[in-house]
Amino acid sequence: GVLHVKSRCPQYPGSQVKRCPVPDDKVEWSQNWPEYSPVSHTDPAVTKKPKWADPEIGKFSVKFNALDGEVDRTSFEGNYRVENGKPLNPRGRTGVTGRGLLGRWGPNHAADPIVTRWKMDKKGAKMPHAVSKRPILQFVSIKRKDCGEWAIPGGMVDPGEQISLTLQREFSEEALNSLAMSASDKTKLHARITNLFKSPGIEVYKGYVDDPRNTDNAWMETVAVNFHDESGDSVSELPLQAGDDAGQVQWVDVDSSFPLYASHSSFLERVAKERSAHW
Ligand code: RP5
Ligand code: MG
Ligand code: MG
Repeated sequence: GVLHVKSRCPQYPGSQVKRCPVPDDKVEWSQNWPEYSPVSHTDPAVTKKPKWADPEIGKFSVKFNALDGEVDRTSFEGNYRVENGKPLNPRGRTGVTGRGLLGRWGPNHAADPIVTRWKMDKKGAKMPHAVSKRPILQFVSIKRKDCGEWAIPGGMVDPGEQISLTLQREFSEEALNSLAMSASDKTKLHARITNLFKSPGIEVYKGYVDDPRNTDNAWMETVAVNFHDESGDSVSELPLQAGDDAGQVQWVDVDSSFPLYASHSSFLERVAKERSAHW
């Protein structure tokens, strides 16, 4: 894969911790670098033992590169190395050891729902881009509360959860604020969006995410799936409302110049290519 960049951001998110700078030619573990001195960091949110986080290494029995009870510790990148009991980031050095903000040692599995429609004019005709002449896709984007960056409304796969459920649940929580709904409203919402999420989506990516929270011992992986509404009629009626870790939500044009969180832009590029849309 490509060299990770956001996984080497100078300051670790949500902290004052400065990563040990890792030059491009020292990212891969195979490059000998005896002087490498990463800083150890695990956020208090993780050390205080919430249910979504693992204990410290040595304080629990863990099976890496395997399905460990309900927790999937396999990587889409193949088998990762485990050194002194700690898993090693398959994309190389990050300048930080420990888990930072991530709960799991090794892969932290997420799912990213990319809900799209065509950008239409008032007459309901697709709008070609002035330069590329290709029709423009729009996707439901959220502004993350943690960093203020626009992102796909994705989230972590709960232990034992089917990815298809994570995709629909995270979209409902972050883009439709289902967490604030009554049980009966949640049921109505579910009925409204279930067709879209049951439709054959296009899986555009499966693997490592270049996420700023990554460390040498913990990293994000995701499955990104595109659910597209060709007429746009049903998704355009959805009452978008930010919830959970989202501060804002809106339809955003799919375009290479729009900056997005982590490696989300590369997922959207694949959506645009698959659907012959502007990028
Ligand atoms: C990214 O973090 C994934 O692509 C996904 O969008 C997100 C999951 O983390 P949270 O939104 O739960 O923080 O790496
Ligand atoms: Mg979430
Ligand atoms: Mg999220």
